Amino acid sequence: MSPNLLIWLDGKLVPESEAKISVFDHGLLYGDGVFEGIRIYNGRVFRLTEHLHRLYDCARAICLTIPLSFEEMERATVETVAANKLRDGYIRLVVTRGVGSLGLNPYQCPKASVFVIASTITLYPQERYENGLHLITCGTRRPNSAALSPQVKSLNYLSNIMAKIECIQAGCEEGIMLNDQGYVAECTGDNVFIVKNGRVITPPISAGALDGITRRAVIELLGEMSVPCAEQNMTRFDIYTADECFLTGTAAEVIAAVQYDRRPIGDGKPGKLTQELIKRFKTLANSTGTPVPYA
Ligand code: PXG
Repeated sequence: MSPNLLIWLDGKLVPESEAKISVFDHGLLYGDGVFEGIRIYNGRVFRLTEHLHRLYDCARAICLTIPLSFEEMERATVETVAANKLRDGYIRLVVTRGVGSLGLNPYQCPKASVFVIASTITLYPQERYENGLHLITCGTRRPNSAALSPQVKSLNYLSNIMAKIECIQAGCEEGIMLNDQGYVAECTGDNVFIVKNGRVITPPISAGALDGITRRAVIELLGEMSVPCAEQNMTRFDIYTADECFLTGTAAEVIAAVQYDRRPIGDGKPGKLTQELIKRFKTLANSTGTPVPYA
């Protein structure tokens, strides 16, 4: 992380040493809030409008009023990137319930807090982008949508973190999270796809997958390539017997998975279609997006 970043906090750009949140913020006390992770490629913010729509929808789903209009949020985001002179990087947008009294009641919090961090992120070592990731099946399941919709990108990521701990303890980088019916939902911070007999399959959103922005971009790319892609319930069997497997996410981008529960996927190397998608995604990411108004 580069030092001395400028952070956008509740309407002002402040040095990171001054970017502080109250211990009475319900985002911290209860995980009450929502967030987005967005990439900057080649001086442009990738799919900013889509990310902001998801942020506002998630806020709405938890009855959280974002104290900025969509356009103000858009401006705050690109201004933060410009202020930090980042041409490639990663933006973390956070809306917390704000400061309130102790006790769950969110109506005791008069105003939501908003902050924007523009920095860099490296999720996996370069070697993994070339050779692929190893996955396990996590024992921790994706939360049931009757408890909290898995569509809400909330500040409550503990089940994903518990699943990530399982992966790391097993010597893997990522893992498959199943839903309460035992179908594949997604990974701890990425969506999952398999390739079988020239067809691509990914779990439907209704299986508990996040409606990933990178997932959408890859589905569009497959359409352009005339490769059939179905959103279909998947089991572990489907991954064990797949020809190829890859993951998508803002931080991860598009990356091959070559081993699952210690078994090789396909021939244990990144597949042809996966490699073509990685190439096409790079081209797309580096040639589209909201331009940043650098000084
Ligand atoms: N599933 C989950 C549970 C996620 O949190 C994705 C899928 C991929 O969605 P996008 O829209 O990014 O294609 C995510 C997003 C991190 C990190 O720090 C994780 C995400 C995004 C940014 C950073 O590990 N996950």
